[in-house]
Amino acid sequence: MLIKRSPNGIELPFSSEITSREVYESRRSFMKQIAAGAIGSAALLEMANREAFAQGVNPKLAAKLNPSYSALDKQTPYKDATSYNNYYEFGTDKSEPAMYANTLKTRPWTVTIEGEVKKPMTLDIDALLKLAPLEERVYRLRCVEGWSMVIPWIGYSFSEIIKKVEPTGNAKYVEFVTLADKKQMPGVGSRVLQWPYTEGLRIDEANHPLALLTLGMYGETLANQNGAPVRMVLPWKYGFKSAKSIVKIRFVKEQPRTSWNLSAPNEYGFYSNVNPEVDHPRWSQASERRIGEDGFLARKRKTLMFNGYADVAPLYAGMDLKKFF
Ligand SMILES: Nc1nc2c(c(=O)[nH]1)N[C@H]1C(S)=C(S)[C@@H](COP(=O)(O)O)O[C@H]1N2
Ligand SMILES: [Mo]
Repeated sequence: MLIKRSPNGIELPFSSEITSREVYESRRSFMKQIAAGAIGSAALLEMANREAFAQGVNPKLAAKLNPSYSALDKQTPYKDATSYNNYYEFGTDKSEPAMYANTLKTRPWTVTIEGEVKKPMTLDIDALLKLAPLEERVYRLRCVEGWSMVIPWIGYSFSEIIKKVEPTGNAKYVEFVTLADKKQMPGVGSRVLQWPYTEGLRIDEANHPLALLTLGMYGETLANQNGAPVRMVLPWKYGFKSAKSIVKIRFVKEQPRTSWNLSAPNEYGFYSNVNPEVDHPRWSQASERRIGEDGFLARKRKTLMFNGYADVAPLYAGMDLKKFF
């Protein structure tokens, strides 16, 4: 991925490391000035929108905690989880999704499920919300860039969808497709990735109970910058496998092409399981920084095999995970 520093080369601290709201606001307005070259009314409007999102204007979403699938790690502050994002449809900078994703219209929204299934269907968000009991699951999510977060997601196992659509014997993989609408997503005009953003799993991976179809976070519906209204969260894989704002799910015979694998096949494999022993060609994957908790000067914490989710190991029995990275 593109790893970026601030324009003056200094790594800026996370909001939760600063107590004064005034300092936080002035830093953001400063960053915005840099980005725009000057402060104009459009910039001020964007700042106000971003602040509305940061304060949580998303509707509440009730869910029962599933303790057997929840990490005990300290949770990432909401403000960090919603202001430090990768969502290239809204720009490649970590702060851009929070600035621009307010233009995403998340209702009405439908997800079409098709391909090798006996019961293809198109479900709207209300149908998805009712398809199975909503659970809260606190998952670690580890980005391939070397940072991680701990987020209380809300959703249910993707296996509930699989049960409902009844895959045929030909369904060996599942492909997830994100919306790609230039009118709503300023980044879709850029050539940084092939659009729409697509990801994929082997069907047995998709059927693993940890694979979460996600509709909410922190007791609310998803923030737009985190992939509203529906996304995947696959905690044992690098973050980019967890596609946001999904509009299509296809059950297919062949391993699907995926956006990051197409852009750099030697760097981003189809499996992309978190693995501290397989380095990225340009950096080590042995350690990580916890956003909002580990400052830039703190010692990094060790990255765990499968991000600590050892339950998934049988899915890869007998596979050379250096070859199938
Ligand atoms: N459609 C889409 N999905 C995406 C991305 C993206 O750019 N576009 N970025 C991925 C990456 S690299 C990461 S680390 C996670 C970040 O999720 P978060 O912002 O909720 O922490 O989303 C993933 N899903
Ligand atoms: Mo990522």
